[in-house]
Amino acid sequence: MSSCLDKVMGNLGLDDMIVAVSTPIGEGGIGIVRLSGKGSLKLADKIFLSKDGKKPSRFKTYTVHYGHIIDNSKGRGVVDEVILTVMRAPRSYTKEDIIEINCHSGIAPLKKILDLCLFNGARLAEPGEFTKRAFLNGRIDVLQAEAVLDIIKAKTELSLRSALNNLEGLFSKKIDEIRENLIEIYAHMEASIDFSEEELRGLRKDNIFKRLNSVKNEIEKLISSSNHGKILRQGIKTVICGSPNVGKSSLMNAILKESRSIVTHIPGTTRDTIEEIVNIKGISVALVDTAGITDTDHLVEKEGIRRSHIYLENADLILLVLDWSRRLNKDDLDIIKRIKDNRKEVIVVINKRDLRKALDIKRIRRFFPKSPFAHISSLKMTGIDKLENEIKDIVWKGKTPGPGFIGVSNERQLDILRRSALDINEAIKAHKSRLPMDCISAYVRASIESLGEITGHTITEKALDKIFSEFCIGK
Ligand SMILES: Nc1nc2c(ncn2[C@@H]2O[C@H](COP(=O)(O)OP(=O)(O)OP(=O)(O)O)[C@@H](O)[C@H]2O)c(=O)[nH]1
Ligand SMILES: [Mg+2]
Repeated sequence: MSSCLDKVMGNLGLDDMIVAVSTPIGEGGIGIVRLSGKGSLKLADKIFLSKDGKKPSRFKTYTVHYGHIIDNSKGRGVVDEVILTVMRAPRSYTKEDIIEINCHSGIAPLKKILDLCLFNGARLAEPGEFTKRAFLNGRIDVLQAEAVLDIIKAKTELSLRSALNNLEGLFSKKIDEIRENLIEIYAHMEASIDFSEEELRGLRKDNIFKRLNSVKNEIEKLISSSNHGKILRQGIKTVICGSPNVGKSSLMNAILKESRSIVTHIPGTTRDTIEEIVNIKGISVALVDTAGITDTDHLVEKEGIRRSHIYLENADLILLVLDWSRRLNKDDLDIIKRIKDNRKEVIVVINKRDLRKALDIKRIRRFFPKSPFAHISSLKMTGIDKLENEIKDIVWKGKTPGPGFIGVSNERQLDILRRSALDINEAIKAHKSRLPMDCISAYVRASIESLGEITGHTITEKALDKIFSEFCIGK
């Protein structure tokens, strides 16, 4: 199977030097300018004056040096006091010579040092280009490159752990195993085309299809892990909804443990949606407090309610808040009707449990026979931990991923796995229909090629560009 990688590499010049500011631009303790590629050390010689007078091109790898960045064009003017680190090829992030300059993090010093590097022959790195070079130079595969992005974006310990597993190559190993298994199966199939039945006593046809079935199961297992992967990576959108004054904003504040939303006894207090990211039992949750949904002619309230509806449409999980201390009214019933059949996950939150009961719980259960109910008092802060456990259970569907979780973390990987499984399925179907072996093996070959795209064995330049365009400059 020919690799597209050589072609991709041929198109991408790796001979030039790239530079970028690798830390967020703004005022801070330390900012880092990073240089990679042939000539980085020589470039550093021109702009760095070390305290001991030595030149960076003579520094040992993984050594750190104190000195100044000098602008030679302006009579050796000092630009900043810095610490410079040298990492020589091939043991560096990109497998190329890397220079990292730790300077003071302000817009002026960072920009001046960047300009000096550009003036002395480096070019500005594209988003993710350092990581792209790590891939093109063979240090990591595409899955590991994507894991770098997942680490940067991880918001909970669990999502960080799973991204680290992918960076260590555990997911790549799994994909490689499946792919190698398929290549072997393919080879057997091809052999059975060229040789007679007798010569192929060892290669029983049924055996081949047993193996194909087991590969298909493995891929399907990975596909079913994608939901967990997506949640780990992107978190979930959770919308708190209900009629006015049931305590939605109070619940938002109780979960956030801070007074974020305005709470008053006046119905219609929340006019706009308020969104916060919160870590609930290891899950990154984008929690949205919405305007109470009711029939109103008030222009501002109306707009708030329109937004509540949009958020409801896009929610992964809905927390429907009802008031224990009063009977269901028309507003409650309208909302219940709206969400009970829309196939979204719902937790029914019965708030104000510190007050006297007036709510008909049995009637509500009939509307939501499968949804969990959480009884809370946002005012007294009771039942919140139980509600958070309900959120955790509903999100993971009772199967919380452990620290060893490996699996699909984005749509690209999922799409490829689906394609691959589909081709294997077609191969099995073709076998059952007694189609000739070369027809069947063509499906297996397509599946192998698809799997190669996941790790980057076979990948187009366009696909690579898309992956790395999501990165920030300097990574
Ligand atoms: N007794 C009691 N009162 C509560 C509880 N939760 C909220 N309240 C009160 O109910 C009133 C409304 O609370 P909010 O949190 O503003 O209600 P909301 O659903 O956000 O209201 P809108 O934004 O107007 O739709 C306030 O006076 C709260 O103090 C509770 O658990 N027990
Ligand atoms: Mg409110």
